[in-house]
Amino acid sequence: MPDITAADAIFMHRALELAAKGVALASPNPMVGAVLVRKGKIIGEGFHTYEGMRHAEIVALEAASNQPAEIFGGLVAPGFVGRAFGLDKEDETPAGVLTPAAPSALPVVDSDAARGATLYVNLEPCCHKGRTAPCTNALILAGVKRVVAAMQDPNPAVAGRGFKHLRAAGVEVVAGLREAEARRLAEPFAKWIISKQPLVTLKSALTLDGQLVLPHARASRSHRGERVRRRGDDSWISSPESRAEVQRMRHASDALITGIGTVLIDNPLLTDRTGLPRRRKLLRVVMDSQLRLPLKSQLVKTADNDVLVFTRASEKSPKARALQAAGVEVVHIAGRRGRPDLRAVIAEIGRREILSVLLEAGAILNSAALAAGIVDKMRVFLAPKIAGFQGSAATKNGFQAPCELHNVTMAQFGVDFAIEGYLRDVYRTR
Ligand code: AOF
Ligand code: ZN
Repeated sequence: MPDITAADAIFMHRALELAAKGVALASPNPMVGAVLVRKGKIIGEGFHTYEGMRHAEIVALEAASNQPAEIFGGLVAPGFVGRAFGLDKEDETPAGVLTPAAPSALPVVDSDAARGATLYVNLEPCCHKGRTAPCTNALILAGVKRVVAAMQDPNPAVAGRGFKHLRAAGVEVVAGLREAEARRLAEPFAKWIISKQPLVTLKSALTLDGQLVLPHARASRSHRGERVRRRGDDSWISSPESRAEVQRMRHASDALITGIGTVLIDNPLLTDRTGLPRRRKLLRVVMDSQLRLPLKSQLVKTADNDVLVFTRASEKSPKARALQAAGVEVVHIAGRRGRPDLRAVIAEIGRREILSVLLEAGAILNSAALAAGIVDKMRVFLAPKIAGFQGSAATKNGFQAPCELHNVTMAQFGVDFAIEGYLRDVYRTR
């Protein structure tokens, strides 16, 4: 990598830090952070949120000029435009760069603020018009001299063209600084923008003897005849630190999938309880072939356009209607060898602009998901406990083909170790 300085690494670190502030706020767009530096000092920075519309680069340009740039017709205000291109009149503006707007209605933007500056950004600046205008245009017009980006945009509409556009305009471009971290941050977006399907992470917690449930937490009978798991503190397999991490994983996900078996046994809420802001509610998805989801379950009682049930039963059956009346969405899904077609489920979730799914299920659904090839990565929390009985392992039957995970990493949460690895390269899936 040419001409990388220690300062570059520090400012890219900051850009990545900013990008991460977009967790649960940027989806279905990528998390992007941007830092503008002139003469060694940060003159503007920002990150993207979907509601905020503006891309991170524009937020940073605005911050540098201390004024919000109007986005007219999705384009940056002429305050940047005229002077940067040496254009005096609006009609000299290159086609597609600027939507003319009444100049008097526009704020005066100090377009010199970023002249000669370096931009640090974790994703290649876009060069296409989506909800907003190309960031490359805004950067060129603002006189940014150098762009240091961590990675190319996996969006096929950009995919290297942003860099090309900048270089063609004489901007020095350095790509690939802290690329591994950037790619990890962007992987839900990459999977979805390439395949229109969400990134699926299987999460599980296991004892050292490979069990999912502790004996004293095993099923007992509730007054309604349903099996419930007692939830005393000691019935948890994983440490409080692991459970906090699972909450962070939920916060970073757009949806969560579980099976009806888990719902009947645990009666879980399956919510994001981090208390942190999120743009869309965590979509709670239940795989329930026979529509057994109890109307009195916590899931149904708390449903608020955020519970989705995939079933082989009819969407018009009395039970379906009762669930719908309680605010649950019921979607009929075709079967495959007697089981719901999980590929169809994932495709349907992808159509809803869900970038990431956390699979928090029991052995049967986990195995079916692995067998169906819908799992992209796994994260298994290993707790230093022995269940001491033969119960259910994390996966069982139906998944005969052995496979190996790639890019395996490990992290400690309290006394537990979480092992994470990939089943496929999410940047190459179709
Ligand atoms: C950037 N910076 O902060 C983001 C980018 O519809 P739009 O205009 O919001 O464009 C969305 C696309 O732009 C998205 O798919 C990705 O390729 C890029 N997102 N790009 O340079 C940002 N959020
Ligand atoms: Zn952009």
